[in-house]
Amino acid sequence: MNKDRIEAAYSAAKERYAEFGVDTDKAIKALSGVSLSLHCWQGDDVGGFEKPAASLSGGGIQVTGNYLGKARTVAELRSDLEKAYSLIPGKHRVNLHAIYGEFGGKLVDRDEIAPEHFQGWVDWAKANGVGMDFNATLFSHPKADDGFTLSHEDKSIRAFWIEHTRRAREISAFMGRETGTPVVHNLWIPDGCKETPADRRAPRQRLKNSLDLIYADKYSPDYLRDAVECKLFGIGSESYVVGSHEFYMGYAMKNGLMVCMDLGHFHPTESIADKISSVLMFSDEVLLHVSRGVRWDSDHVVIANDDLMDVTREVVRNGLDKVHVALDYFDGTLNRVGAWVTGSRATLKGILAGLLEPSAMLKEYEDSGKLFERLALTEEAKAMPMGDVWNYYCLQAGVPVGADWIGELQAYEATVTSKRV
Ligand code: RNT
Ligand code: ZN
Repeated sequence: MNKDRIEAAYSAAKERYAEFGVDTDKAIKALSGVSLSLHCWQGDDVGGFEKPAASLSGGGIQVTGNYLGKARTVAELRSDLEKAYSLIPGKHRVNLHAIYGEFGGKLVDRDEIAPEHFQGWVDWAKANGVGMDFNATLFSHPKADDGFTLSHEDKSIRAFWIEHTRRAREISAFMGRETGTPVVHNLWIPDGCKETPADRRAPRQRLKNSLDLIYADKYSPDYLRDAVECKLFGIGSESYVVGSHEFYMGYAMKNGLMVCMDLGHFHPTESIADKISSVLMFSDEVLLHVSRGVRWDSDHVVIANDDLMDVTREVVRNGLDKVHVALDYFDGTLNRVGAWVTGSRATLKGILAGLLEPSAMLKEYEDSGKLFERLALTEEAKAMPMGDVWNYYCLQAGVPVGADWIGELQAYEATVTSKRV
């Protein structure tokens, strides 16, 4: 795209937004400070590096597709991430799962992982100026095969997963100390039942006891922030999920943790946009897993649909500094780096839409009971030239403008990912 035309379009857009009391330069500045947490697991279909050619199993989640070129090694995954970062405006983080360590060709079981297995990632993150986030991995493992982990009735299995999660938090704190930015450790477990259980309480009691042991280890919030992720249902846990919304909401509020809300983890018509201001009433921060469920928690690539826009608008209204925005989806049917970039750019566009909202005017209408005016302005705002502001931001940030990045990824596919056979 032509630079002069982008700049000219931007100055016209700037004037139009100014009529609504919106400062586009300020919006761009705020957007440039937003750091998304990019989920490493989109790069290899949640396989990880515990074993060669590992693949996602159990856990109530599923990846479909076998498009060519998935990352098979740490080096390939890093190269793909670097490509993705180069096509997304701004500075973004990396979100790792515990199965993505560098285990030196040995089988290191989950209760043996240690900071040393993530030293390579820390070095890479530092070299690239990238912040880190982390997740214990309580799936794709024989000890999770029957669908229970931290709430398992077998004490030794619980002990195994408690040890794993304690180590995952220790590794997180190590990463936070090394990189100088706090790591968000998120805990999601698959525990639940396909059929209606006779006892819903006992597994929840056991999960609570396990969590008490895990979070008894204290770390500085400068290094580590803890989140717990609820879910309504999964594949094989359609009738009961131990870690439900109420369970984790209660646990988090009582124990000073933050909740993680995933866009795919509630009833399909339930919006998490409405939940953000409620949760932040009782918590200083919240973690979002930006995903896209299609009929179920299918983890489709994020696009700028109404669900996303509603959420990002609330993120802006509630304060960008209070919401950690992480991506969570996995699609193996198309170019995986393209999936990262599409979802990241869509999320940033959603945040930009929130920043460009004529919020002062809307609030004024609302406060004075001018309800038709509020509705009409909301509608007119949808036809404002946000794309011109977005393009200008991309230009300034030194990343491809508009659809230009598609060609760059085609070239990367031709020279790099398609050669992975
Ligand atoms: C699963 C949760 C969880 C995972 C990742 C891989 O339903 O959303 O966040 O997607 O941890
Ligand atoms: Zn999630």
